[in-house]
Amino acid sequence: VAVGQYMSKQYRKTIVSARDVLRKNDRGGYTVPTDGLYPFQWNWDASFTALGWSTWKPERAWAELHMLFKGQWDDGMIPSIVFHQYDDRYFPGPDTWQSPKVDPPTTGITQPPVVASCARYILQVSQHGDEDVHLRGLRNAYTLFHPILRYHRWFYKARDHKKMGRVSIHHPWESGMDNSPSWDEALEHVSTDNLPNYQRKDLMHVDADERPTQTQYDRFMSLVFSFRDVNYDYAQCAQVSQFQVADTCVNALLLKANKDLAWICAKLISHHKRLSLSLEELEALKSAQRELRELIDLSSRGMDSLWNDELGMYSCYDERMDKLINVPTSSAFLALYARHPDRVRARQLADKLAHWLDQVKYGVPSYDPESPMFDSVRYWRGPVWLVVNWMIAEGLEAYEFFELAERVRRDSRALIKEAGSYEYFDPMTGEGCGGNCFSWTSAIQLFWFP
Ligand code: 9YW
Repeated sequence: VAVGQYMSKQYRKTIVSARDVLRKNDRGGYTVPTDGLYPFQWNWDASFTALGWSTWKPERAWAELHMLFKGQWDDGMIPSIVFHQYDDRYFPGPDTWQSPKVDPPTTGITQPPVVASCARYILQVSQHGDEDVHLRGLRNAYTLFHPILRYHRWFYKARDHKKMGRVSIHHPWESGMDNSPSWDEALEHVSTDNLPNYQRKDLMHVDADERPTQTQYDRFMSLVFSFRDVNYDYAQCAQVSQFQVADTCVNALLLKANKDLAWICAKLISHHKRLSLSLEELEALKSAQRELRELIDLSSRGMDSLWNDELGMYSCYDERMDKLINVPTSSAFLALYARHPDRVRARQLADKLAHWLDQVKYGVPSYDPESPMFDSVRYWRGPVWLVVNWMIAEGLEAYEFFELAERVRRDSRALIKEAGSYEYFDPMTGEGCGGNCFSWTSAIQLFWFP
């Protein structure tokens, strides 16, 4: 597909180079986040990356999601990484995880569930294309529908320990925000006493200043080994995990994902004739629609319990200590993306965000820039991440905070234009950090700035 003839030459160039990033990271049906540093398929990266592909190759977008589901476990979980091909440049790889899923091998933990939402956006875009593309979109969405629902059910079955609609993560990696300051205190309770020797590989690719510290990494690995010891059985993991935190990001994204899956479900029901669904298949969709409504209510209650009055925003919750974690991170704003808060809380969040933006050159910083521990280059302890920006801006628009949404969009565009397609960015200088030619950054660029 040719890049739009009405675009400026300069703009055409940026679109072409964003497409090139995805092409370069394409490994035949799935996309690696970046060559070298992350040589496999990651769960939430794949979902965002599919959005990028959908802007000019809808079939390739759906293929990305189908490849991700090759990693689905019998219990419904979609793991954080699917190791489609062996590559020894990353640690911990399949030999370390030794998870029961072997073909293809995967990790034994999950990541934020955005796949339903991305599938919804891809299907939504295809409604405006030609009939064929839309019908193929519906077929793809139908193939994925029940596996996605099984994934969502897994969260409530395996992770809603208190049965209150608030699901927990058992490892910081499951939040996708590995070294967020939200985990500092909870991680202190993770023992490293029996930690076997291991060798990190991330520092071969990027600067140590930008990465999680050794102490954090030791705790990350201790958790992995504790799950491996019980063969990743979800019931036993709930017993042995020394880290159990309800993450704002995961809970907000799960709520939004349930809403988006319900949207997909309604489309499938309305097009059941075109899809030639049997009566039984149609009934299964109708019953799923009812179930999704319940899950939406359940997760909405869970989100309510994450409101932190002291901070005036949502925050994470330490399930083992039974208390809210008083750490202000940008994941609080994802509640807007989930369309969850009422007008009063939405306004409080918007005011907070506006204040944060006043402290930095480019938003949205991942951590309160006025905190003494704010670190503008260290991964999830300050830097800007474009996928998060996109979700926040989406949420701001839904609540009619158009000026703020525009500011986030303008900053995001400027970051890519000035620094390039980096993994993340320094909010103070705009400098690109981490890996370059990064899939999810280019994908969001393609999807967000057409
Ligand atoms: C890791 C791939 C992943 C992202 C995570 C990010 C980082 C490192 O890179 O994780 O070893 O998994 O924190 O959100 O999915 O881009």
